[in-house]
Amino acid sequence: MTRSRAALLALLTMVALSPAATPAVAAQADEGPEQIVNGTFDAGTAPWWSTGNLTPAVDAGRLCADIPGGTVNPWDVIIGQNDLPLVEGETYAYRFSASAAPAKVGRALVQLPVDPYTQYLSAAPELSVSGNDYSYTFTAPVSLPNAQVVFQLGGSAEPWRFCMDDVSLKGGAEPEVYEPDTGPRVRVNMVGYLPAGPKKATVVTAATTPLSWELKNADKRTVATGRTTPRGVDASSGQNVHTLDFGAYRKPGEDYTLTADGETSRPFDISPGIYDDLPTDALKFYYTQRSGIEILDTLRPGYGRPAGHVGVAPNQGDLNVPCQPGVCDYTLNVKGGWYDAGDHGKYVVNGGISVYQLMAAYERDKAAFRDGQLDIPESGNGRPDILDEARWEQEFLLSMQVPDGKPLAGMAHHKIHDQNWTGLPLLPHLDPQLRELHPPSTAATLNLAATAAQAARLYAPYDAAFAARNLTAARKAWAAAKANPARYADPNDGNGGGAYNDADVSDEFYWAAAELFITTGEKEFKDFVLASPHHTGDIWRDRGFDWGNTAQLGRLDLATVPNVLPDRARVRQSVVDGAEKYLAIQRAHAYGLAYDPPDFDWGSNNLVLNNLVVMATAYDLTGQEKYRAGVREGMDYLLGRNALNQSYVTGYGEVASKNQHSRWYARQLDPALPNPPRGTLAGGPNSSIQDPLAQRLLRGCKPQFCYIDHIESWATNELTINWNSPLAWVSTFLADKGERAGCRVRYSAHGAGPGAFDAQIVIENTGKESVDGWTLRWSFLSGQRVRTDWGAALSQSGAVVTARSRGTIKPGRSVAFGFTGTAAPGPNPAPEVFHFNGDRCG
Ligand code: 9MR
Repeated sequence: MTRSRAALLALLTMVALSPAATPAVAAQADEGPEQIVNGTFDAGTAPWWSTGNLTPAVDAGRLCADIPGGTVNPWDVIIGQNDLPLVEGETYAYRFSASAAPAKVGRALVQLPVDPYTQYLSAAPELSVSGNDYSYTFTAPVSLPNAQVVFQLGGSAEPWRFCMDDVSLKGGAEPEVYEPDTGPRVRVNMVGYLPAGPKKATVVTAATTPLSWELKNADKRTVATGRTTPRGVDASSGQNVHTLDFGAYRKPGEDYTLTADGETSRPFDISPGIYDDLPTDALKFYYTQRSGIEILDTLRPGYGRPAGHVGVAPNQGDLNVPCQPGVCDYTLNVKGGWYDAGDHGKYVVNGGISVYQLMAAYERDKAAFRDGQLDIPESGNGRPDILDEARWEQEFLLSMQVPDGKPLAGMAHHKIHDQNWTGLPLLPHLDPQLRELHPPSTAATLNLAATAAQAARLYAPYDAAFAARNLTAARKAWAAAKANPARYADPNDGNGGGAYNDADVSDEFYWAAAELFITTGEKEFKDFVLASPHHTGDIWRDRGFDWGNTAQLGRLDLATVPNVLPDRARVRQSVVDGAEKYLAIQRAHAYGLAYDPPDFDWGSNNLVLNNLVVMATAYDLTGQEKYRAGVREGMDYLLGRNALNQSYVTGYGEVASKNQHSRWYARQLDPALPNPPRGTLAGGPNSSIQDPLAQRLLRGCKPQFCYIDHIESWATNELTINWNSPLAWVSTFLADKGERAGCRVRYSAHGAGPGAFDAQIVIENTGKESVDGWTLRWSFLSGQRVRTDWGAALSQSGAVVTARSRGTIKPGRSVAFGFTGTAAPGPNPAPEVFHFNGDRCG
């Protein structure tokens, strides 16, 4: 169903006219082009829409629906398709097959989509149980870009079942063929390249032998030349392409261009600072996605708006949200959180991976994030803004937990959203729909367990009570999931919000156990982790990880966050193995993509990024340059080195996505509204093109071409909290200018009476130069604190400790220092990551 229009149409009263057309066959019209999209239901139910009182689904290759009884008018129940072009004076052949059980008379119309719903064809097919084929012709009296075909099926006192197939409207003009403007055939990262990083481009050309290329600076002076490498036909784009490598050129500058095969690329920079702003922009996205709070124009000029869903009319929530009928007998206050995407829904599964990934970016290097970074209301509170932002969502996730004393206590409701899909644009505070809690699910419960366990350690230095609240919730959720291991979200529960269904939660169990183990060190979680098939299996899917594939989150954290798992070395090696797999995919790909399935998934850009997360983690674990180079090259695709020659991040690159599907960044529909903020990732090419706009314009697209920067293309061009989260993670990695330092650290600690520990640190200068004055930085797992120090001056901010000394360490020599610390609940593992004068040891 079209999410933007169906609900609205359901409310409109149809104007009934008398049937006009005569059934006949016009061979001429039959020769014409097919106007109906997916009339055979081979591609699911989209772009067919229906009124909210039925749930059409594909059944044995046909579209079927249980039609409710007790409706009065034919138009009380509708299935239809929009945006069919009609040409005045052309004759059309309209055909379909249909059945009814019990037999019924339906209404088949081709009409104007708005009042007065002028009918160009109106038929009353007599539908039988065994089914019949129907065919009609009519001549269009007007030209119209957006006629609709509808089946009006209401007016029956009794319920009945309707099925249809092979719906066809032939005639008129050939459907519009959309030709994207792909600009010059030399494809580069339009933002730029890091001086020391790989620098590759892709040339679309008919040539099959090497071409010469020239790199020119802003003065149009040639500064480097070379020959391309023919790569044959790239399956993801259908293009014959060459790659070119100008990595040997490292001189920083602006507005370079590459010329090959008579084409000159769009300009790009070579600069160490190209990624400096991206982490902050990618993270700032979350404030303007917030529900339950006014967005201040002073903090986000042009983006201010009233608080959404705080119980002010016409909003109906989210302070007292009831369940769907029959699901529960209580209401919950689930105010706050982030809106998932372009809709106003809030989903625990998707919120889970999003908040996880923000916290994981922070946990990777806690010193990389500061208070005041994101210009949010909490800036200046002495805590890193990224934690304040993540907490906004985490508080919401906690609020979705079923209260004590209620059935399924401890589980988390799967989601909360509008009863019906709303149209675009619609600012959050103007949404009039009833909000409902949907049944608890095991997947949501485990998302809560995992993120709450993670929050318990990360917030401990700042807010011990919040940390403890999270740990309690995580334990409860874990126990509830164990007791209800197979409560799956209903795949058909997709009206008014996404279904986010997942019938295999063994990976969520593994992820939650991993987080609980890291935070508590307890045997139950350790045993679960070690026994899980995800612990040793090859979890590095070609398609990447995402909200429905979360074992990778657990594996990555077990590899990088200090813990005492017995097979830790194997776990770390497995991440490196995963990175090798993605590197191999990337090397074989002429666009440098570390993602290459035969068809691209919904939100492919986030899967591309998540594969880069694995490579980046391998770099963190090994320090091997090839993994970092892979991440850097992988980012080129998102910023312009692709078949469409565009950047998928708003505000980055000369031609970039800016019309992502959203009810409030809906400038394409209403010039008074803004475009999405700078740093917003578009979902990206999606071979299944489920939305009608994409189906109309991108039919038969090769994977990389299954994308259109149009607000109505919700299947290729939405924005979401779980797509910006890998963007934030990867861009933080890319912006990290730290190199490997010549140092080795030995850290040993032991208990020193109740609640205290003594630690000794020996730092060895393994480099070739003498170090005169130094700092050594590390982070504690959670709430540990330095009390007294010796041998160096220690200071602490949150979990981050910095030791300073004016002393000298000669090459090959070591110095020792230490401290007494205050312990915190849970394990106190030795830190594993040390930064020596700003660079990472190892
Ligand atoms: O991102 C989701 C994608 O993986 C699914 O295939 C798709 C269909 O179920 O749904 C996507 O999620 C959408 C969600 O259902 C509703 N909010 C917007 C999300 C992004 O398009």
